[in-house]
Amino acid sequence: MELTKEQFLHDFKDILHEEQLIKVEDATSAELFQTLARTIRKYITPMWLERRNKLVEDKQKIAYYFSIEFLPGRMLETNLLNLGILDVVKEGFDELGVDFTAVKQAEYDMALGNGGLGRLAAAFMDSLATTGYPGFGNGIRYRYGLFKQKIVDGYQVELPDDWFGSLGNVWETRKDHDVVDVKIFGNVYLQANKEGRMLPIYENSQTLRAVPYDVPQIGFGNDVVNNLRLWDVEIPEEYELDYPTIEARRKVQDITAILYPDDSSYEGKELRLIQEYFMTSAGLQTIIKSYRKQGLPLEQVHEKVSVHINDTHPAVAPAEFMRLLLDDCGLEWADAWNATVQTMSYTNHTILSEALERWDAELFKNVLPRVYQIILEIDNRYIADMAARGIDPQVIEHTRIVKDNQIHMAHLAIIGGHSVNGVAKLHTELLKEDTLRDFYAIYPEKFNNKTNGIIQRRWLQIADGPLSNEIDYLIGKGWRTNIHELRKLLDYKNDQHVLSEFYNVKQEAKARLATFIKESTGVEVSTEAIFDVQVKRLHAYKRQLLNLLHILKLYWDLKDNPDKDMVPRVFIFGAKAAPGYHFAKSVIKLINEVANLVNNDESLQGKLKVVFLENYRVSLAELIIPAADVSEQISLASKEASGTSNMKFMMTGAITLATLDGANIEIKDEVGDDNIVIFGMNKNEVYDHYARHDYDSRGVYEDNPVIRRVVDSFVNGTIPNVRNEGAEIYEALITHNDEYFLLEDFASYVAAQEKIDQLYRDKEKWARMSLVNIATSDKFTSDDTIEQYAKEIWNLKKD
Ligand code: 26Q
Repeated sequence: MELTKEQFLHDFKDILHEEQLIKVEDATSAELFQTLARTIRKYITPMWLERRNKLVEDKQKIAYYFSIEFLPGRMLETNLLNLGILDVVKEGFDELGVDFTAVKQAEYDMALGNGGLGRLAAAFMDSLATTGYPGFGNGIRYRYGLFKQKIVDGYQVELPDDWFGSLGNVWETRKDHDVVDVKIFGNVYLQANKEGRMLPIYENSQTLRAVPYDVPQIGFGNDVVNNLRLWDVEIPEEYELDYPTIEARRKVQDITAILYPDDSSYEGKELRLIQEYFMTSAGLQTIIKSYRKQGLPLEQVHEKVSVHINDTHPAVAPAEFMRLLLDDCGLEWADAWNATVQTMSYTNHTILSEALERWDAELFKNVLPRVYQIILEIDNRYIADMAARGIDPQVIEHTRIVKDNQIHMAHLAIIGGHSVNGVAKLHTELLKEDTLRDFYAIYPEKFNNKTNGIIQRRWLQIADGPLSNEIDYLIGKGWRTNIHELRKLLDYKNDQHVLSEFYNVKQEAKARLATFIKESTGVEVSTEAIFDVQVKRLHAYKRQLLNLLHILKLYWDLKDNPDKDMVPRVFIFGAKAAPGYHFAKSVIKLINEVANLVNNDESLQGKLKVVFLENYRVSLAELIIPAADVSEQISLASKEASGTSNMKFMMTGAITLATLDGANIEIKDEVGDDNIVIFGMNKNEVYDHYARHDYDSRGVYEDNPVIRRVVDSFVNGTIPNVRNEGAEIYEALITHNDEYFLLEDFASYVAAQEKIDQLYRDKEKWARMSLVNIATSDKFTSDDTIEQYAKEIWNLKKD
């Protein structure tokens, strides 16, 4: 949009004076943030309305992205950038004498997600608007987002994430005229109506009201505003008598109160099932309502609507869609099923079996009696169809939806949809040949890959201003709209002056982070050191512990020989552990105590520092990632579906230290073997161990004195101020045979780290590697990922 500084200042002051009744000089950063956000809302509203009207008029096909998590982080700066008014606003603030940075930092992160999956959903919302496709999000308006993490005496403590603060969410708009009702519990039986059609009669069910709150999703430079719809729950006035106690009312509010903080292991909690159904049903009802207004035949709903199932959390969608088409719209089974399968598509984000959702059949039936009946029918018809196709009965038994008294949500999503995708090449291959191989044999045409991506605008333009300016200076500003122009940087890869500028820009980012580290932890770090970063959720398969083993190895090296020739290192961690994940919490404690050990030992001469930054979140990532020299992507090969922080680090010039896992493989393909450091077993070697059952971690430990010394440090008093945590780690590694092969990969990890040390000594060479990483990171823009979803799965058109 077009906006002059004068107009902006006029609008801004108007709101400040008339609505907030304050003067600029007196306003706090939080008040200025509120005012600025409201000013922007005024700009957005007409575009938002126009977009809606146009979509209704043109009857375009719309994709609805259903996700139980959306993790956008802060939105102010992205919104300004995408509207094309970031510079004007900054200039205006300069004139007012207001510090833009302080104002943007007053915004609370919107953290309605755990990690990768939720962040990807938010990135896709931005890319859908940016590419101009009609794509809308559906999620939950959690009262509390992902917990706030404090570190107390080295332990993780969780606090509620009260993200509304006292002022609420400025970006949202409540849409009272779009409320729908959702029924749960009770009994259902079928009764014939006058025409002899069997219809469900509900008894004793509970009716919830789903109230939508819409959050605008602004496209970059195109004035497109899409919609992210977050559902909240309320008690319908008409049903007030059903909720006579405060207790009963509170139970309803609980449905949208919290985001489940566990992203790794699945627990069959009734409330979680209700959350999933609540948002799925509310979203699908709305879709059918608005489709019906178009007066088109319901049998063809898939020509106007795509429903995307982000992991299995909304995987009840095919069954709920069938319920709506059969019971509410009166379609015949065959027509309803055809439309459902063609409407639905599903992304799988994990191959860890402990994370796959399965619901106990009794629990499911109790909460969703009618949906349960429909699932039984889908299951029966599936069995009959497959038998008729001559599929091996054992394979049918493996792949059916209801077995061992459990409902397998992934199976429902695959059978009830036309597309199944993994999130990186290796991940999709693993789905085909291992996790979902029976389904792949049955429906090869449904399987496809969509490698994840990231929003280059947030991670490069916003998070790394100095690097962006340097790129502008070298190749012009074209890359800001067409990221593929970044490749032009390759022309400078042998230009010494340019390489030294890249080095300086990285040092600047490191200095910003060093200041923050000093302020937040008191630890002094030198920007001459290698900043070696691992930030992500804490999980055994991601192997933060392998990183810690290497740190202990360096510690012993330095104790033996304080003059060891090494480039100083700062190891930086950020990670939240699921509150009930005992092992992960022990690892956090140990990282913190190893930090205490090494940071306070003067004999190490500052060569080794360890920093754990608490409360890792999107806004902190924006500070940390541009400052990384080394990006640790060290999951056990085959376990990390894709990873997306790996792409962000690459884009801001860190060198990836990685296993051949997830998207690391595709990063390596882009940058070439010389511009990445790879170590460890590959997926085949890991799978060979599984097949042969021949891994013996105790043997590795006994044969390798370095490993012995490092592992023994956990139990011999080396690490101060720990209770049982050291012994737990020792047991996991030695007694429980080291499930993620840390000890097997240790030697090659150490060698890779030594290679990093050597490479960093040649500043020019390092800067060249860094430049190649930045220049080829265009590969991972989520704008392109969304283009692929839109064309290959959703069949969408732009205006
Ligand atoms: C399931 C049931 C009950 C409660 C919670 C959950 C749950 C919640 C979140 C299960 C999994 C998640 C999140 C998974 C996730 O973030 N996976 C990551 O997805 C990224 C985007 O595709 C990938 O890059 C990562 O590799 C993958 O780990």
